[in-house]
Amino acid sequence: KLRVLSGIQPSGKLTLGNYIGAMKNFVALQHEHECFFMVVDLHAVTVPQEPEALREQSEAVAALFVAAGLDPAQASIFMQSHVPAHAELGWLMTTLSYMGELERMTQFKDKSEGKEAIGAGLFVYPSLMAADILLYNTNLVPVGDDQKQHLELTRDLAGRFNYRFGETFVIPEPFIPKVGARIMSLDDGTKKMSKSNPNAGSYIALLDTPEDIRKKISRAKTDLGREIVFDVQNKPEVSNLMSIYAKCSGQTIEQIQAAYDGQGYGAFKKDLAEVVVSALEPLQKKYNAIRSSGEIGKILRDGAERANVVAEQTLAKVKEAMGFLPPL
Ligand code: AQP
Repeated sequence: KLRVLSGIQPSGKLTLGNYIGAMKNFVALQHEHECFFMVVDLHAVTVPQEPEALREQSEAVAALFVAAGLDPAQASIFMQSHVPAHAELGWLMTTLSYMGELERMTQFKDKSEGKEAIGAGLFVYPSLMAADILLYNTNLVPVGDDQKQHLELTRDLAGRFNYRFGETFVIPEPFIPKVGARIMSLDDGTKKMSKSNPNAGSYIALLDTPEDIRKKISRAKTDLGREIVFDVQNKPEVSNLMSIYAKCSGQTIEQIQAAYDGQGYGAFKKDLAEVVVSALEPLQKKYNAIRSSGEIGKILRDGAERANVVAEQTLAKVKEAMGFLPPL
């Protein structure tokens, strides 16, 4: 059995991008491996969050984990802030990180671009992410393509620590889907679909109503021409819609291309909307049931309890290796 860990930020409404790029793989991996999935609230506050919204979104993300198919009996589901070792190891990993390597992170560049006041937390985000992963001796990290660079840095930091202080950390591998690793924005096929995009028309939220989904897909930007062909270079927008179709219907890109041969964007988009609506319907039903059942509290308590046991052990090893004086 391998150890699997990943997290999602409660920084907005979860999107189809989060689901296809990450959560679908969380669900697929839970039966074979020992899994930890967390709501990374300490990461979310690297950009300003309203306290009330943060509380609501945190509970919503945890409920969406379960609604998407995670079984709390198989996988530990918890809040990052309920396991204090994350913040503590996060600091230690920050001390091992170089300014130059953090400055090269494209997420930092994107999120800080054009801003006057940039939080220092946004800069050291990848050091905290390294701590998240390394605390659990993680082998596999299911993520979307945008997190690949952060994972590379995690591997570098783990190697650097092991070299300086002795073999302590397992070096993790990314686990990225072949189709749908980077779902693009509906209004711009060159930008990633993102839950913090102020334009709600740019993403499909997992809890959007069927009417909203239909409206957003019918308004989605499409490339020139009218053929339904998968060609990321020349037809990024149509290719993106085809990836969404494939992941929500279980069909391959080739099957979709064949089915829509000779048809235009209108018919394709109409069908795509129905495919997305039916893929999300069971998830939304389950979400509503979980939120009203009040089970989330217990799921998060149990998850944090299991996570704390593993995380505290690793942290103790790290502190000993680095030369911290144990409590006398
Ligand atoms: N568009 C996407 N396509 C495929 N995968 C995606 N992920 C995010 N967007 C896409 C994957 O979802 C997981 C959780 O992401 P996150 O919450 O840690 O933050 P993020 O990567 O920065 O995603 P967002 O939605 O764009 O959030 P904001 O707007 O708050 O920054 C990750 O595995 C990510 O790869």
